[in-house]
Amino acid sequence: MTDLKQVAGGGLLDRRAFLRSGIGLSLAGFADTSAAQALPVVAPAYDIPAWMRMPGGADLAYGLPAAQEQALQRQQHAGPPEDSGFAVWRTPLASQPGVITPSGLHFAVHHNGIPDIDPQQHRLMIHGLVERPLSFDLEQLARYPLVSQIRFIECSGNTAANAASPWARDESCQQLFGEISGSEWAGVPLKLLLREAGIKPAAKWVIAEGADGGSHSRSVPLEKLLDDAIVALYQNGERLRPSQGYPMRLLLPGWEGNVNVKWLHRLEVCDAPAYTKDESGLYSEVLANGEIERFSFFMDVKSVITHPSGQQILPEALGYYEIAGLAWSGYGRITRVEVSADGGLSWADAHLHGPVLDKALTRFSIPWQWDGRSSVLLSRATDEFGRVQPTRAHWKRRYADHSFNHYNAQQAWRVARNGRVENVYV
Ligand SMILES: Nc1nc2c(c(=O)[nH]1)N[C@H]1C(S)=C(S)[C@@H](COP(=O)(O)O)O[C@H]1N2
Ligand SMILES: [Mo]
Repeated sequence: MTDLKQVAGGGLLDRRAFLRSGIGLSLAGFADTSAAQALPVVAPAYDIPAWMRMPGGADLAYGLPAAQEQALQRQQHAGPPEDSGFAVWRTPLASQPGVITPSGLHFAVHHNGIPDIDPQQHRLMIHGLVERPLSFDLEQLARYPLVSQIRFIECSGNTAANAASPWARDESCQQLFGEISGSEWAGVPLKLLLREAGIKPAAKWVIAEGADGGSHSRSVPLEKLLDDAIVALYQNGERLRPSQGYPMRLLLPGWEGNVNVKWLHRLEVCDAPAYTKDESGLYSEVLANGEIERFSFFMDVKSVITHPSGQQILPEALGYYEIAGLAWSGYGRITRVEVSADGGLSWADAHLHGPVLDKALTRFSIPWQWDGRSSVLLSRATDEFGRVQPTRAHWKRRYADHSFNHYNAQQAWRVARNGRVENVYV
């Protein structure tokens, strides 16, 4: 019937099968599963649509998505009252085909609302254990050599529901995984600014403070700031959005969202951490042995299949589908993503789509011939340091039962016989 090689159970095909077969989605034996419609040999009478018969409309000074696409939006997490200042907006990850999230769809976590900052008055100060305390306005900062980096930011609370809920909640990819986004960030390397200020020998930590009402602040090891940290001024080619920290934010590649202080206005160089409210409370983790883990900076290796994913419906059984998703690691590059279509019994390597970048979202895919039976899909990412995503049971053994931050276990989606996809635990 078909020479398409099965590479694992449940109908996973060789990741190059689609390209090699050269016959589109109409795989041998599944001719009626093509996504395209065949053109009849004799061209039919064809109504020329209205938009081809007249000049088009005017453009805008600042472009917007097509009106028909404006239903694609961030989703606000229900719960905290509107006026509490605390808000979580989740990105529609399942609709994102590449490694960049459109700026208007970037997820957001605000603890104190969005401050309405006058960029002319805003200053970044560097003081504490330095030879020369310094202050920069936006214009002065923009004169330093800018660097650009494609990076993800992930809230340590991303996918918390699967950590804390004893049963798998029937939620979408956006609800469960929407606290991660990818952007091209451009800004000034912090090492330039810190060197200019002159770091004193006793310096080991830096307290970064935001200009929002609650003075969001986190202590960060000086080492990271001298490594790949930047003060980001641009996001995907334009000034930062207010939601992302306009006019400037700290970007600490690969580290938990919370330390990427938005609306950054103060860096105090110290010899010890400050144990601020933001690092001693919500962003400390309780381990299974009762100990508290503070300063859990790295976001560990993680992946999710975005298609098929929670609450989507596959149109037909006995079909060809592309299983596709995103993988990332706060330690470095993704080197491998394996996919299972039989609940973890067997695995096959997915294709990694380039560019595979350091601490950035990486896209993967693998062809799948669904046989119409209830199937459980999983993905398991590995990074360049050999870190592999744990199973949920493995993850739960490390943390206290009520802990929910830094959840990076393998995600399972069940495709039911009627094509509906649901979040499950395996
Ligand atoms: N000043 C300030 N910085 C902040 C926050 C905040 O509330 N105030 N939220 C933090 C949290 S919890 C996360 S996950 C990231 C989210 O960045 P984003 O909103 O740009 O996605 O910003 C962090 N930086
Ligand atoms: Mo966060």
